[in-house]
Amino acid sequence: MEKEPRAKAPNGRHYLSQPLVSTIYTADPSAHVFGGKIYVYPSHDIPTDIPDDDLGSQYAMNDYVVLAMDDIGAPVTVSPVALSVDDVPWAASQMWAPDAAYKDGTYYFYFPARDAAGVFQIGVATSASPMGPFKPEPEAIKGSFSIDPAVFTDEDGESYMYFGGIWGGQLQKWASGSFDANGSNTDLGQDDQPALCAKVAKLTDDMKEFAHPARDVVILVDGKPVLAGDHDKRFFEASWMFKREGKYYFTYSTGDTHLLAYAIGDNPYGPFHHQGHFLLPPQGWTSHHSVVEFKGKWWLFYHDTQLSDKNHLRSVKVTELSFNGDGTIAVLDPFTD
Ligand code: FUB
Repeated sequence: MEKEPRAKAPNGRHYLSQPLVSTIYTADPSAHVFGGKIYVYPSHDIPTDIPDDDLGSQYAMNDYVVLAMDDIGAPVTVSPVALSVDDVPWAASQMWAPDAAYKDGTYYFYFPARDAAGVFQIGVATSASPMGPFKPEPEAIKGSFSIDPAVFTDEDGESYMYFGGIWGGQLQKWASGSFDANGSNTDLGQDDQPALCAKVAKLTDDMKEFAHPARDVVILVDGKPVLAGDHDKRFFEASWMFKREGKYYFTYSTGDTHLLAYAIGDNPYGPFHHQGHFLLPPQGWTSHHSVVEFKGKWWLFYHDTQLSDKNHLRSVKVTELSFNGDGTIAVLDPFTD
């Protein structure tokens, strides 16, 4: 049998991997292994006529589905709607990158959305099934703000939420500690200042609240906080945390430079020492991901715009991630020749 020709990207190169699902658009994949299977909690991208802008107005999603697979490369099951904006009393629009966690027989689904005033907060919803449907709490998590929750459960059973995103994610509008509706829409023009930090908060035992006010996730470059002007290294959005050989890897997107970068620390709060990047820019403006260990290998779930060539219509992909002897991550190119 003849092999299908490999899909060519607009840059004339070939894609490293293919979309997991092509019947719908999915993005921002948060992958977890629950009960020996892989579950991916993505954003559910939808077509819109809203033009692209710096605030990400074109990402106008209003519900979530869950993807499940028995193995990498196995058929992917797509759940029915797992949570809709219509089910969440406090949420009005823009259901962006979610995550999930499991504790004591319950699956917890964490999601950002804008409230009626246009301010992003983070909510939690629960289910007895990893596929949902999830029942939301009536209020957003107290003390939460901005976007992109990622929940990491350490070996001692404590869970931590990493979150935040600048520009459309509004983190810069919280710089004073409360929301400044007239604050800047970007982090530009402050190049010699320390960059805005992602946030981290331990979760309470019931997984539904912050155990303390959110703290800064400090990223150090040569021992000093990364500067706002260092666009290849500073945090933009898409936090993820994983632990390997006793070290804590804080991974994130650099946004306007389209890299996935990482920094390593000795505990969940950091500080984290910047190491470099591990995924070069994929097709499309955003880059967002998760890293998960499954059957003795490490996997990078990421997204690109292969199927649409539109920034807001993305597709989730997976590829193997490998580590160098010193614990650094081997750099991946989302294209091959
Ligand atoms: O999907 C909407 C937003 O785009 C996410 O929340 C960001 O991380 C970026 O991927």
